[in-house]
Amino acid sequence: MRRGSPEVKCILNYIDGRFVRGKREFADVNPADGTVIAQVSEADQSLVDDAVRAARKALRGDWGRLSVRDRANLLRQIAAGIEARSDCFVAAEVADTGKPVALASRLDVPRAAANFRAFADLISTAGLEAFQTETPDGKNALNYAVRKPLGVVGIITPWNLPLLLLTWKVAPALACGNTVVVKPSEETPATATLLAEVMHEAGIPDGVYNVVHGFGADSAGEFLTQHPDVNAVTFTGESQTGAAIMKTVAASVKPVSFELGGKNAAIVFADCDFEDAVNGIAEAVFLNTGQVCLCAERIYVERAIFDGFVDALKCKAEGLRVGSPLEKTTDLGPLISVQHRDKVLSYYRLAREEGATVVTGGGTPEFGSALDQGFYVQPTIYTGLQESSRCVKEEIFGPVCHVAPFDTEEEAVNKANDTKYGLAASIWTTNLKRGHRVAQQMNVGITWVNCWFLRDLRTPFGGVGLSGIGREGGIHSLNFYSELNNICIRV
Ligand code: NAD
Ligand code: 6OH
Repeated sequence: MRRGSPEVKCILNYIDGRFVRGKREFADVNPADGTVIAQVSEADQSLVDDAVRAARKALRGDWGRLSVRDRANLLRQIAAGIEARSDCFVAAEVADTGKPVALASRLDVPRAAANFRAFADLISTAGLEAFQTETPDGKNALNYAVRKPLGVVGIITPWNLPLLLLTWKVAPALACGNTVVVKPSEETPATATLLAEVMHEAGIPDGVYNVVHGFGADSAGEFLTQHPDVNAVTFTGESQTGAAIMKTVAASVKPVSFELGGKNAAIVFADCDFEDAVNGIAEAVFLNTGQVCLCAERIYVERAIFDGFVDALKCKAEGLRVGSPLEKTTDLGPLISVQHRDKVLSYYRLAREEGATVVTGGGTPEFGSALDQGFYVQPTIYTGLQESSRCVKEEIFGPVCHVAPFDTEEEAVNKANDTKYGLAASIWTTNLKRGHRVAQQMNVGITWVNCWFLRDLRTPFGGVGLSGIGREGGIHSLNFYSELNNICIRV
């Protein structure tokens, strides 16, 4: 790790409307060249306590008395505030993650604003069920439910789409009238902190949005999840971390929503639109350097087009521009950290040991510049692995896939479903009936047909098995982030 500029700034915690320094600091590293871009102030137990106390207090203040219409208007102000500072958010996200500036400008930052607008609209229009009930004495009762906030929500997020995934949870939590304490990934603390400034400018009362920085176990993450005054925990990250958090929250029986890892499959039938499928799969494998939970790492291709498909995908992979995230034409930036690169490279080695044929990649690129200090790997394609091999079973979370042939639809479905994960799948075919039939057999939370990562924020989003618990998105988010009180009136 190299030091960057001598005036490295410090990213602070945000508690009760004030930026607060903790006792210890850790480094925020730019993955593109290994420089330290900031020091981050770590929240200890007492700062996490302060944040939760501030969030609890804010529930009893002006925020708790706001009408739904006023809350929705504030969310729209936040969206506008993000857009007004779009360049700052893009710059911060690019420096923290190493993702290409074009991607952050097209995906991460606009989606953050869209998240707030979507939940402002939804909370303004969402209804709840009502039932007219016949009573035993032949009269009537009316049942209806009202929505109340859960209280203080703890939000823990990963580093791959930091602002997008944070706002995906903060927006519905605030829409439902909760207050939040967020713990962004230690790798990507900047945009959650910048969002605090937007919250303040938008007029969000102090204590409604709090940010604590730090790590997981024995640090801010664990302090937050085990806090007795946190009413619910929503988490996106690795399945193993989800399991650890579940143990921690079990003691106080908090509701949890978990969006976890995946080992997603794509099935490409011979009747697909070939060019469309190659482009779609290349995006599904390599977007964000393969660091999207929805990325496809297992590609099953019908035998009749297998060889041609592998050649075409190889051509796409070799045409990707791997380089500086700041170049507008860069397709692929680095991985998030040196540790994550070690993990991905260990799978590149393992694939060879397990008998893979390396179609392309399998190593690290050389630039002959400062980028050689960055955490880059080559886009990589394997064939020839056994379905039982670790590289086909375990989430790698890099720009890599294994492509295998299949002969029948049933075989493709069985192979795609043969995983402990179950987040997303994509199916590529021009046969509409087959598209529906196969999609409905996928044991996942999200299936795309002839597309990938095409999002409508009203739809249920989540996974089965090791990929998570619960669904967020649209009304599903509102239902997680609120308590329903059913009222039965004898009339
Ligand atoms: P991670 O689980 O290592 O960390 C995520 C967050 O949890 C971080 O903020 C971390 O500090 C915190 N944390 C770690 N241990 C903790 C503990 N014991 N208690 C409380 N907090 C703790 O995940 P990551 O490496 O940052 O992200 C990559 C993973 O996230 C991949 O597995 C990916 O598939 C998954 N992911 C899933 C989705 C989804 O929607 N399903 C979306 C994005 C990423
Ligand atoms: C995982 O890396 C991507 C998750 C995407 C979303 O949660 C979303 O709402 O698009």
